[in-house]
Amino acid sequence: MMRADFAANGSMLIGLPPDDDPDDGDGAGRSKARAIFISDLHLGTPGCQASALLDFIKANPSDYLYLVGDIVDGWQLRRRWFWPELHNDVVQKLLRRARKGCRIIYIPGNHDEFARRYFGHQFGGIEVADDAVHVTADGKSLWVTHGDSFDGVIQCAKWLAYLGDNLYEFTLRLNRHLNHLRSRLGLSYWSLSAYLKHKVKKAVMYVTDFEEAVAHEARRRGHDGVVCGHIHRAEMRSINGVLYCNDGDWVESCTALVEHRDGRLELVHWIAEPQAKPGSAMVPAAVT
Ligand SMILES: [Mn+2]
Repeated sequence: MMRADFAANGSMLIGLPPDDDPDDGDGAGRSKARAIFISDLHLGTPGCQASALLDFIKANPSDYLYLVGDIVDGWQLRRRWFWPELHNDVVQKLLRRARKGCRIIYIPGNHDEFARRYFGHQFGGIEVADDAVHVTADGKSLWVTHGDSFDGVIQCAKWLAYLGDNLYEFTLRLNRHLNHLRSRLGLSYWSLSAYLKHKVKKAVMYVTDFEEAVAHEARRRGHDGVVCGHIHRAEMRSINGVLYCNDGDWVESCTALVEHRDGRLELVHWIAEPQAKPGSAMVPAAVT
């Protein structure tokens, strides 16, 4: 099979079958991100902003693409089947990316825990893993995890920090087993996050505790930072010397974490603009 080569003028493909999808961002001259992290797409639900997501993926090719959990919403699909064409397009696009050489790592979350049976396997070039370690171009080690394993430990995270790591790890495991059991009993995942959405005052506290718990675990594992999702709240900041990155979601905020070629990390908020020039629709998600 012939490799894709660009002519000197950078525009013509030679010896390849016609490209049915020229707008997939593989064109020469475009600055390509090194890695992209997205999570909480919730494909299979009406809430998924599939159109914006598809635009974002098309416009932003990368060497690595991390799908950080809750990609397909298995719980919602079990309750009611919802799978429009556009959701198919997203899946097709991802498979096509993988075929073209983008390394795609899929880390299932709690809503797509059905995929957790397939750790170590790959589907059409998309690798499934429990978690991952991404090393940035400038040498930062980032632990990549969805984040639902922290639901059970949030409220006592501060105590657990004192009580030691063994107990902490035990509680993490307990949360996972508990929810695995619930799922076998046909009960939905018990999410502290969802529960607290009804209790707004506590929700603010929950977010902070979640962020601290995840950062704590990343440091315990010896990483410089962590990339997670789960709470649908994009954020990038340093917590006790650990870089905490949450890539947000594609239900409400349409956010992603991007690693540029020099290793610089940026949280982007995708705003669909029909007239936008390549790359111009990326704006920083949080102006702080
Ligand atoms: Mn989740």
